[in-house]
Amino acid sequence: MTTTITSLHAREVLDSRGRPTVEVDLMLSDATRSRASVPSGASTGRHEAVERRDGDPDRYRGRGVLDAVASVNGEIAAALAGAEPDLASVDARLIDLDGTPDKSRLGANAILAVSLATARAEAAQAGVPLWRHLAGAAEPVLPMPMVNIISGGLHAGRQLDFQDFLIMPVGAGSYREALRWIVEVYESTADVLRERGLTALKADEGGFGPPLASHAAALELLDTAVQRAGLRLGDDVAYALDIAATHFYDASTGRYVLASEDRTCTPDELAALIGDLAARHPILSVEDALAEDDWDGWTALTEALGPRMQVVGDDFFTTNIERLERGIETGAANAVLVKMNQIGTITETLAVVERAKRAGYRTVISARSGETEDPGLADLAVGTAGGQIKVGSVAQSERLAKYNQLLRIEEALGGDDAPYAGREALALETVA
Ligand code: 2PG
Ligand code: MG
Repeated sequence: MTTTITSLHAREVLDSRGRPTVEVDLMLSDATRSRASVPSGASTGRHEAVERRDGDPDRYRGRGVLDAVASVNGEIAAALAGAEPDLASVDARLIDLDGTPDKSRLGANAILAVSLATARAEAAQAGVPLWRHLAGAAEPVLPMPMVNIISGGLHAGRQLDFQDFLIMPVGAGSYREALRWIVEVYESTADVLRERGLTALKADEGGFGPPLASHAAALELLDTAVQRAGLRLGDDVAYALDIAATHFYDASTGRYVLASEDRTCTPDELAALIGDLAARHPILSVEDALAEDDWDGWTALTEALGPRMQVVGDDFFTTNIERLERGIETGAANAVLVKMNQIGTITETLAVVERAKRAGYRTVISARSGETEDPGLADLAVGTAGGQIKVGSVAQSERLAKYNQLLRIEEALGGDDAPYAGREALALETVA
């Protein structure tokens, strides 16, 4: 007898910032149950699918998601009752039912929660973990983590303009070794901050948000912390920056406002600043170095920096295959940040990863600054063999839910022998 979806129930729960988000429980006719909840960004791109919020100022400052919950419990549940838990057809049905290009009618938050719960139910029915199910016939591979240590921008009260200073443990031979190194650098960063009389209070993603004089000072602090942890700069640990430049771009003047450095700069000057920092520190990845719609600038930047480092589009691509396609055509960026809720279904997320890989673009599977305890991102990173994962710092349970899930998957894949992407994930030659 065919197994079908018998019930869908959504509820409003809270994310890691205490903001409402959508959680869905799904039940199949064979009594399989699955649950999924969705993340939420703060530095969002203009071209993301629409996260539906109630806008009722009397509840959660307008951030309630009762309307999105109601769309799951009403319209979506009715449309999917009796359907088979087949991810591709459920996602197609959801897209069709919504009927808008940006999922604004039902809400990308409502749709993604149902999509992820469906993927999980389908995996459970097949008797395999989600990561194995998503991998299909392909080989699952553990990702190299890209981890926030120092935060600025919208995640840390704009102490610095650049949003994230991240480390990549490029010299580690396994995921578990990579994770240990990261924790050791995180701890030594806290030591250095305290010694310098700076606060070790944490920002939204668990990274530190100290008051620093400049972006260069943040990197110098990291250099000290990495060496203090007994690791070699460049050989063991490299850096990634998430500039999140859209969020300090002034469209009226065409200039970037570096408030923390008390100056403004042109796109060329911003690129030169990044190039200069990369000449002095082992920076191998830069994300959203320019504003989200500066297509020509992105092509020029990729020509200039692309041979030396990964140039990642986050707000720039918004996990949208049409934008990625245009990037591939115009040589803009050479890597894509993949966030499920930027596009709103698992099927579309998988398609972006697949297209990126075919074009030789690297993929970084990423969390949002607002997360829940749902570990599904780890499964997605392994199942797609995405190569890299970005979850935030090694603090706070919503982040650890993913790092710990990767430890479990590593164990299931053979422990120290588990396939691990490591430094190879950054390989600069294309595979198209
Ligand atoms: C980013 C993400 C995660 P947010 O810019 O890459 O760090 O932030 O979820 O706020 O968009
Ligand atoms: Mg980003």
